[in-house]
Amino acid sequence: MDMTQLGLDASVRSHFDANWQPTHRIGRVLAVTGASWLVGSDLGEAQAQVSGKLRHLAELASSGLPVVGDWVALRRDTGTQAVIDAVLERRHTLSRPDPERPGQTEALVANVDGVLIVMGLDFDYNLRRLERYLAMVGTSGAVPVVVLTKTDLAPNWQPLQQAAVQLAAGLLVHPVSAVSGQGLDDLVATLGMLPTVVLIGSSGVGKSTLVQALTGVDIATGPTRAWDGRGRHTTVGRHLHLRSGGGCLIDTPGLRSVAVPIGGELGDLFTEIGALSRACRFSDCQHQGEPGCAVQAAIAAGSLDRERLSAYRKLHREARRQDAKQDVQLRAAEAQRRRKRAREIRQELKARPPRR
Ligand SMILES: Nc1nc2c(ncn2[C@@H]2O[C@H](COP(=O)(O)OP(=O)(O)OP(=O)(O)O)[C@@H](O)[C@H]2O)c(=O)[nH]1
Ligand SMILES: [Mg+2]
Ligand SMILES: [Zn+2]
Repeated sequence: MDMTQLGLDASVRSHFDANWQPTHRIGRVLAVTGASWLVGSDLGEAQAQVSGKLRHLAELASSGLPVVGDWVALRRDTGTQAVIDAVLERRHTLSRPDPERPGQTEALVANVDGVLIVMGLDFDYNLRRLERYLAMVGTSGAVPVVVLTKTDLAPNWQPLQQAAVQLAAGLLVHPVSAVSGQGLDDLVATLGMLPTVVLIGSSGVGKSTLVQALTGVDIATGPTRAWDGRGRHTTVGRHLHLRSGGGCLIDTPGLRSVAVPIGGELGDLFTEIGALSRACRFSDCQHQGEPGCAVQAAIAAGSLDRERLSAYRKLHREARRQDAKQDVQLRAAEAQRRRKRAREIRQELKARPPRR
């Protein structure tokens, strides 16, 4: 595989060369199935295992095992099999609260320059959910791009696009149709500036169809697709594909819930509420009926949507709750480490011969 096509840039390459040459080869994780990692390197695609040492490290650190999009150091790469010895430092990781380890984050995909938030115009369009997605992407450092699919089924999509554009300063919103081809050229132009993007969104909105349109490869049947029982193919794993014009697209299964990760930064979201708050009489105004509240005044005047304010409150509360969970978790882990160390010291002292 051409590593430049796989998204390898000069900075990752030189970091790799300085630390891993000549014993290892650089690879990128294309898919993860069970205990096997599909990696791409200049020898081709190989099924890789994680070395025991890396597995051990992954258990200690919250960064975990390699995820799709990761750059990895491969040992004994034969072009069909390899061993992953290390995960190179990640840039722009899309993550969510880890469902198995409360207070910790789980990386979904790594090294993504952009996140396509895909929403269907037919049944799926929902501004409040879009805000949640934007908050989720906000922490990653990647550029969010909203893709409204199925314009062929929703002829009056223009006001919906306008409403989405309003959600965050400078937000890119692309209406497209995989059926009529509408908007695809504009989307491709945006992708030209984002070497690796991941597509996220509910099931059935057309993520895989879009990936298919942009890669020219039929991905309707494959190991990462399954029938969902309603006569549809549905994606079951994350998979990195090469775009025909260069660049990488990571297809993902539909997300059932959108959670704001730890330390969630709402960034460019809700800037209009931030601006209004600065005009409130009290600097700690909660906008809940205090005198001189500019936010409530804007709602009364009809220039701010009441639902927008409650969405803002809800997301802030969530981001803070995640922070609090993390604190509790860290303190507990710290206390456990101290107790363990104390036990070790006691045992060591006991084992020593008595001093004369
Ligand atoms: N009319 C119309 N149908 C579309 C369009 N894009 C996708 N579809 C249809 O929507 C259905 C779901 O598309 P998928 O691409 O499988 O959706 P997905 O987002 O990958 O779904 P999951 O893999 O379950 O997350 C399929 O029947 C597609 O043919 C579009 O632009 N217009
Ligand atoms: Mg899919
Ligand atoms: Zn206020």
